[in-house]
Amino acid sequence: MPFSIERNPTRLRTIWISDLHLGTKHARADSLLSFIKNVDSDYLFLVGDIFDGWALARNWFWTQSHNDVVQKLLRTGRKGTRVVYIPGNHDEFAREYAGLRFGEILVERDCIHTLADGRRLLVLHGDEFDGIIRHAKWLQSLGAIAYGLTLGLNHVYNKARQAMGRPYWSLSAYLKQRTKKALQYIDDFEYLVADRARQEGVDGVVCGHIHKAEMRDIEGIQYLNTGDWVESCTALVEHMDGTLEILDWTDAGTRARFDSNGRGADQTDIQGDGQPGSVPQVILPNPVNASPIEVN
Ligand SMILES: [Mn+2]
Repeated sequence: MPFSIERNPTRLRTIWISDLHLGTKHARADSLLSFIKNVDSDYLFLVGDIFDGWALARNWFWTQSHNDVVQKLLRTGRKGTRVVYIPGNHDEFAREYAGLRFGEILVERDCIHTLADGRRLLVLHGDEFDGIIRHAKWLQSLGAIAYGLTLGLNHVYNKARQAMGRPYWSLSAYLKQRTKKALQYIDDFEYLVADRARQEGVDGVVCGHIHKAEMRDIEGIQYLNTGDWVESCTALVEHMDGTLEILDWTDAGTRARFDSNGRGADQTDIQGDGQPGSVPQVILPNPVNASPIEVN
């Protein structure tokens, strides 16, 4: 839906972001910083794969901008935004802290968020469905493709094959054949996630994991995927009236909408102290819960 000028563009009720993959060189940390400095919300959900523990275990990639993102997220919590961190499979080390609070950040396996209009959304990362999807391993191929690992690979590979006297082999044809399976995976994933929400008796579900932002109805369940900050720069947001929207921060028009300070959305002050609006006082729930907790 088109943006309404009546809305305060910088103040959102809720922000969901996931799949930042901090700790890898693929993380779009600068764009992310620009985003979190220019938006403000009552609730912030970090929906998994915020850190990439797998990558950090292999080779350490951590820059000042990665640091800045973490500092800014911690500060967001201190300034009164209710921050909930739901670890994913890449940062599953944090799952053992579910139910605990670090500073002002609550860690949970999943939770339920109630929108301003009363609809209830289950929030989870989504990797728990990989085990029951046949083509789950092709997700990694999808990631590999997107990360540009196949750039030039076909050429190099076929040079090598040529040198060994082997015939030409088309990588693109191979990938095209596999893409059908990748699309089937996404379809299966979305259906299973929606089904989980149905079992939970809620109106919709917010997840991440497959790096594909989406907002659609699946047999009466609102399926919402935040996307990622690796291949794209997307966030799911809730406006003050409960309206949901996917923001694409690579879009100049989107950035301009949230640039309340007239400084250009990419040039806000590094300390992030210039944010408008007062901060609501929030009371965190008792974190000890077996089933998804209600965060509001
Ligand atoms: Mn994941």
